[in-house]
Amino acid sequence: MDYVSSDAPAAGPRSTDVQLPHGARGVKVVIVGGFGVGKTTMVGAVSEIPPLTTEETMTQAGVGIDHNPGAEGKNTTTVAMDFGRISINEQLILYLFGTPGQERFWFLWNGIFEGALGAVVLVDTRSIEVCFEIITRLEDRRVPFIVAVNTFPEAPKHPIPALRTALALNESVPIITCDARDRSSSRDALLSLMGYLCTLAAAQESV
Ligand SMILES: Nc1nc2c(ncn2[C@@H]2O[C@H](COP(=O)(O)OP(=O)(O)OP(=O)(O)O)[C@@H](O)[C@H]2O)c(=O)[nH]1
Ligand SMILES: [Mg+2]
Repeated sequence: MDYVSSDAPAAGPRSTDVQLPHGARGVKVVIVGGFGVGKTTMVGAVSEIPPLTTEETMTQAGVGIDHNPGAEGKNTTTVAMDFGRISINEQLILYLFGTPGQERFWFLWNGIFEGALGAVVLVDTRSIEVCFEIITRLEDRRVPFIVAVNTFPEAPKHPIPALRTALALNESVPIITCDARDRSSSRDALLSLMGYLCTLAAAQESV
C-alpha cells in the first residue's frame, strides 16, 4: 500500500503567519516518543544553538528491556532530556525539550512537560504500540499534540487514515511525516504544531 503521507506537505501555516495565543513570545514544546524514534536527532537538527543532550552509552544491561526494532544500531540513549531553541519569527521562539525514550526514565516527564504548550509525538511505525501509552499520558495531562511519523526507510508505510484509526485520533489532530534528520522537515513539523495550537486557541476564544 502506498505511503500516502510521503507526498503530503506538512500541514500548518507559514512561519511568518504564526502568531502566538495571547501574544506570548517564548513557548515550551516537547518532542516525545518511544525509544530510538529520533527525538534527539530532531532537536539537534532544528536547534539554532548547540543542543543540550544527556546521551549515555547503552550497555548490555538494556538488552531485552529497551526495545525498538529500528534502533538496533543505536549505541547511546537520552537519560534525562534534550534541549534546543529555534526562532520561528520575531515574535515566536520555541524552546524544545526532548524526552528520554526508555520507559524507565519516563518519570522525568513530570518536569519536562511542566508549562509546555504542546508536543510533537514522534513515531517510528516499527514500534507504533508505544504511542498508545504516550498519547494517553498527553491526553491525561491535557497537552495538545500532533503526530509526526519519522520516515525511516525500513519502516512499514501506512496511509495516514489507517494510522489515525490505529491510534484512535480525532480528525482534528494533525498527522504528518517528517525526516527528523532534516532541519527543514523538522521545522515544518514544529510549524504544524504551532498552527494546530493557534487553531485550538481560536476555537476556544470563539466559545
Ligand atoms: N534513516 C533514518 N535514521 C534516523 C532518522 N532519525 C533518526 N535516525 C537515526 O536513528 C537513531 C535514533 O536517533 P535518536 O535521535 O537518538 O533517537 P531518540 O528518540 O532520541 O532515542 P532515545 O532518546 O534513546 O529514546 C540515530 O542513529 C539517528 O541517526 C530518520 O529520519 N531516518
Ligand atoms: Mg534521545
